[in-house]
Amino acid sequence: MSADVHALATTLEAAVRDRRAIPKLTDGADLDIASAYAVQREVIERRTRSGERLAGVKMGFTSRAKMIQMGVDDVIWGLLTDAMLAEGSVDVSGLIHPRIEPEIVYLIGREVRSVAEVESCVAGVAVGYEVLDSRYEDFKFTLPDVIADNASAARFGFGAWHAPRDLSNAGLLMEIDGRPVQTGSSAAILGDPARSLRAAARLALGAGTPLEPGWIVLAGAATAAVPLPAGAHVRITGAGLASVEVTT
Ligand code: OOG
Ligand code: MG
Repeated sequence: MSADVHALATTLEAAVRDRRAIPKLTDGADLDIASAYAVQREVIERRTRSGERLAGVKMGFTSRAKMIQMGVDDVIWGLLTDAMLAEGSVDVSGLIHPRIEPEIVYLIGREVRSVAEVESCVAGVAVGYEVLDSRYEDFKFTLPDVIADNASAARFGFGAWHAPRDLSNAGLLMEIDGRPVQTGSSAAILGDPARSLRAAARLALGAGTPLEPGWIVLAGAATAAVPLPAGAHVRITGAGLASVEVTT
């Protein structure tokens, strides 16, 4: 690993603090996938050391719609903390250039000790949203850049929990101020978001941070993300999962 993990983590932290987009790290550093995850971990550890608590895992680029939008071609993951949880409103003035996307959300009910048991550990499913805020200029990055940047994670939220069920083909609709802006199906998420859930369990176990009771798993957006302006009212609806709303 040749990258200076601490220095790169500090650069990303400064972008968040100053609400200013930075050139992508790979412009100036030799960053491979492993060192990119080390940078991600360092940023998250600094946040947990300053009092935030881990709240779950987010999967990224689990649909072709997202891979095409962002020009990358591999599944990635990041970590969620309680400070990212938005309950019904997001103050976008604290963000650089936020975007919002619909998510399928799993609630973990007990510790996941193996990938095989993860589905039996799910306590609930919901429709939700993720607010992304790449710390990079113009939301442009390579795979190591976006991994280091915790998969662009900024905020997330979810609607009411429903009993676990087959989500292999649930319709999804995202509306802003009453206008439909994205439609899709959960089938776009690796064919079935349950696959993304299993990948989350595998990655979390492999990293020594198994999915814990109360944690959230965001399976990844089935559609492209859209810019999230101030003064917006966003509603995400999932077939059989009702709706969740968020205002900015
Ligand atoms: C990276 C985050 C991808 C998803 O659901 O696919 C992601 C980005 O698009 O900036 O969260
Ligand atoms: Mg997402």
